[in-house]
Amino acid sequence: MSAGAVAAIDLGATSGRVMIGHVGDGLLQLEPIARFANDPVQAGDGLHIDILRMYGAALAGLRDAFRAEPRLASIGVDSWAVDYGLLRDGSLVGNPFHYRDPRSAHGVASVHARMPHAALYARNGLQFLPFTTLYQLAAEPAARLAFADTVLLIPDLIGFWLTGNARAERTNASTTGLLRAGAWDDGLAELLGLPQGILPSLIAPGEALGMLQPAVAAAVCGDAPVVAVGSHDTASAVVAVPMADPTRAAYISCGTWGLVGIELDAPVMTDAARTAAFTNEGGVDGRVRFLHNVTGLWLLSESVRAWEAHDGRPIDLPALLTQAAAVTGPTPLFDANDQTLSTPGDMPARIAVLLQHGGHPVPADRATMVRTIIESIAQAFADAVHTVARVTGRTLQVVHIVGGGSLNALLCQATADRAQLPVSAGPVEATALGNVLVQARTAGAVSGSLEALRDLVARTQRLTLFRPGPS
Ligand code: LFR
Repeated sequence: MSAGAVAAIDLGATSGRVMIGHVGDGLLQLEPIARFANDPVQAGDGLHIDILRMYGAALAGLRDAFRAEPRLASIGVDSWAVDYGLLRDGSLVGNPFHYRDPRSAHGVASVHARMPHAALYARNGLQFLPFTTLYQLAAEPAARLAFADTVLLIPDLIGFWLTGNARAERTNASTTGLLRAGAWDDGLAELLGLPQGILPSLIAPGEALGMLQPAVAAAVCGDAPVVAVGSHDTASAVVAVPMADPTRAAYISCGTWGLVGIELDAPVMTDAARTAAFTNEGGVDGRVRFLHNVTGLWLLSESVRAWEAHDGRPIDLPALLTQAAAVTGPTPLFDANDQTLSTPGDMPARIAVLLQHGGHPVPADRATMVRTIIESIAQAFADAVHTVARVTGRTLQVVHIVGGGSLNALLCQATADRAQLPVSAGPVEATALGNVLVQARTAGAVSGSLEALRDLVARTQRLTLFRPGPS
């Protein structure tokens, strides 16, 4: 089997990247090509994604990728979940919203008036999150929705612009709330008043979406097929979790969010799973990502943003984390999952309110506040790990932390201590690795099950072990 090179477009909450993945026997390497900001824009009617700016930057990155590697075998796109563009006759109907825009609250009320969450859970198996696509769609003005003929989630929208083909990739489609047992839930779509035919046909990771449109190929000075990957970033990240035995391992895909869960062969849609707020999202190769969304490093990044705005200059986060690690004495905790923390704004002030409500002192300095944030996230992680073990009856022996959070030693150690389980940290680029691995398998550069792909990750990527200390 010969080594191959593929390109990953990976759009994250704070930045997007284009990377080349070199994959083969014993080879798994990422070559960063381009990095660009993902800055949501507050404009008139709400908080929006700057989708055209990101698409333009992704195209420029692809051009650089073809310059570095003219024989790319394929291109794959992933991003965060739930957000979408509405189209009519191939053109966007308005600029896509950002899921942190509060408008979806109206959608929640209107959907639950027609079907309460427990009934929805029995169909789609999703944890209640107010920004799930179906609530966002229900918050759309009726006329705009009626005018649209297609809805495309963000990676599908990028794929459509690249190839001209409008499809819905399965893992990300599972985050819309409109998928039932692997097919679009037409009954629910009708109940919610979605125009008929607005949901595109599904495509599975590994299937070809199509070749670049001629104008795109000319713009990027290269040509290659676009291949569907786990286009939900978390689905791609889970592909690259180096679990030796998925029946005994939990994972935390930790970036802006901390997605804490396990991999299953079939969904668990019991009352216990629903009340524990566990979700059944679609994984690559038909696996199920049984997980809970914990508000992750968003709490830290949003605090840093507030402090930088206050000071009028950048904060040295690594230095602040070192100071936070040196803080001694008991740390007050707050509920990292509290809904009041999910929207943009003054995070330290909102955390202070939660601490005061809990009868705790408010940290007097930033280092102590950072320590409180990290320990509170770690506690929420540990709680979710114990809950998933309880709900599924599994005995877990290790927790894998992948993504940006795997570089945060304070968080990894605190999670190990609070969960009383060893934490294996890494790879940091799990999402991009999962993206390239699925493409490489389609291209024939690697073969086998997810286990074989994970074994390649374990053999090639840097992993750090954190042993649990006193809790
Ligand atoms: C992580 C993620 C989560 C999803 C949230 C919103 O980047 O994709 O899985 O719940 O973002 O889309």
